Amino acid sequence: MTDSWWKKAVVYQIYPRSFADSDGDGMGDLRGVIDHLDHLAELGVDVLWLSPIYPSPQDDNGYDISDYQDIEPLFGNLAVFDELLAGAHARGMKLIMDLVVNHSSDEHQWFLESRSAKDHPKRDWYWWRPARAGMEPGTPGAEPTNWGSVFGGPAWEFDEKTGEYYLHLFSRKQPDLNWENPEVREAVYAMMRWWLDRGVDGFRMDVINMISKVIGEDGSLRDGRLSAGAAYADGSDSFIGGPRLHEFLQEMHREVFEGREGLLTVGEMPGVTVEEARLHTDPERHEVDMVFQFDHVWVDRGPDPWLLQPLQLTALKAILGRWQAGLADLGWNSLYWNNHDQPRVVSRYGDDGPQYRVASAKMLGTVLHLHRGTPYVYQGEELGMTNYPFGGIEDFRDIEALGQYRQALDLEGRSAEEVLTVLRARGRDNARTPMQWDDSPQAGFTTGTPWLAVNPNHREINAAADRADPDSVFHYYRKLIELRHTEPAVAEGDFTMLLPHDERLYAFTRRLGTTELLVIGNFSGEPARAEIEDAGSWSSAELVLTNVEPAPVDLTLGPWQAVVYRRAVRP
Ligand code: TEU
Repeated sequence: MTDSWWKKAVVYQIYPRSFADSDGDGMGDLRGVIDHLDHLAELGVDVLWLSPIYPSPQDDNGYDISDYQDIEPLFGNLAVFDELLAGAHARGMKLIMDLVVNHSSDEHQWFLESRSAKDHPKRDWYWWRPARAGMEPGTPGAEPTNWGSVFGGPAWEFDEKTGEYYLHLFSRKQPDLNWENPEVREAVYAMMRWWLDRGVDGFRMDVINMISKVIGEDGSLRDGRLSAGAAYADGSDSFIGGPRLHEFLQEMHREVFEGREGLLTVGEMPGVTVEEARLHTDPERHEVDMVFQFDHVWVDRGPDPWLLQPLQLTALKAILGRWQAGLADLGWNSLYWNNHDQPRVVSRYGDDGPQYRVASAKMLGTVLHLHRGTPYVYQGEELGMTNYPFGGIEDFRDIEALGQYRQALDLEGRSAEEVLTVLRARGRDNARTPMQWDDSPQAGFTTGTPWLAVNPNHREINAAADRADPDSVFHYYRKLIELRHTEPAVAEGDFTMLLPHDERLYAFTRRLGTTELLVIGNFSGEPARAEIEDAGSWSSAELVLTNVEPAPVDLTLGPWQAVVYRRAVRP
């Protein structure tokens, strides 16, 4: 497929549960999304990505799916979904679905059958294993491997009825599907074709680089490395980028995407390397259009998970620069600061205090959107929404925060305060507080009681205020998105990192034919001068965009200022 329309596109992620509630039950829904389509069209985004909206016990907010071919009743039904899809298409926006097939819910019919008996034909659709040799099944330490689950506790759940364990890399209500079994793969592909036939425009594929596991000759999985002080081992060597991953993705492409045009596929791949990403996104190999890598959102994470590390800008630039260079001639990058798993970027890498929130939110947007790749905007990012002022653990709802908290306190000797400090800054619920539409008591999100508290700062930070203010983050994001649509150098230009050792300024150029752009963002509250070659000539170049007036003199940027200059060069 040579049709790479998505190089010029911007994707907007909707977390439906927290976007807009149309019926007052405190939970966002599809009708709520329909009601706000004009907000998205006005922003100018090209594609909507919906986090999972399928029937689900909601153990992990819908990433635990109990029926892949229907809509969660809390969110609506297939008729409302079709209306949403038509509404998006009518406004020139595509819509992609979240595909969560590393695991299903334990309430999915497939798993109910699989767990019913050892000799059931679907037994092998999941990862069932006996207790560790010589151990009493069901006792501590008898799990088939020593792996921990991402959400705390072991990655194995003992099943009394059949006396075996099943694997769940995430919650115990998210059993891993066995992709070794061709029937599983065929069932998944048939389901994907069903959605494409319905009119959806592609998929964001949840932890898709975990579907292939390393299996021993005898069918066993192997222990992982246990680090000091940890209750469980990290088994990721056995399931990140496993031996059959490329084969499975190519088969999926053949079975699902071949012969269809205008689609977008993005694989979420925690721990993926640049070298692997080149293979995954090489168009000749027919795997996925782009991947979500994690290096740049793990940059402020040290060896100790419960110790906050401040951002080191040089490290962030080294990472993103490596990804830009690595996928320059082949493949394609996705670009994101935020999603439903990450804290709000203005609080994380910017300054969310009243003085610099707007400037730093715009600066971060500028730097990201001017990279080569497809930018993703997460709901509320276009308003500069911030982290939530969480107090104690009772304020959190996320299964990851709650599970990791229990494990750290009960099994790893951590103090509540030490863990809470990290959860407040990095916890996923920061991204999941309701979308702030207006300054009314529940921010216009719901007329009922929201499932997760609305951020009290919605009185100042909300869509109504932003839309009315021409200097808002919203209108600035509109310009960024428009610039990608109108300036080919933004989408297609080469990328060159400048000032790699500067701890305050993020600077780079983009070049296509006779057009060259210079982009600089000041990641500090101090003025800073960009000491680049050619500074004199750039100072007099056309200023395409800045987030703070007045324009810099002599490339000296004000606090959190960002600039985009353009000049003509010889080819
Ligand atoms: O997330 C995958 C993932 O790696 C997360 O564990 C993430 O790194 C971590 O939560 C950051 O704190 C995907 C989904 O995006 C996430 O919402 C799901 O919980 C998870 O898969 C399981 O489906």
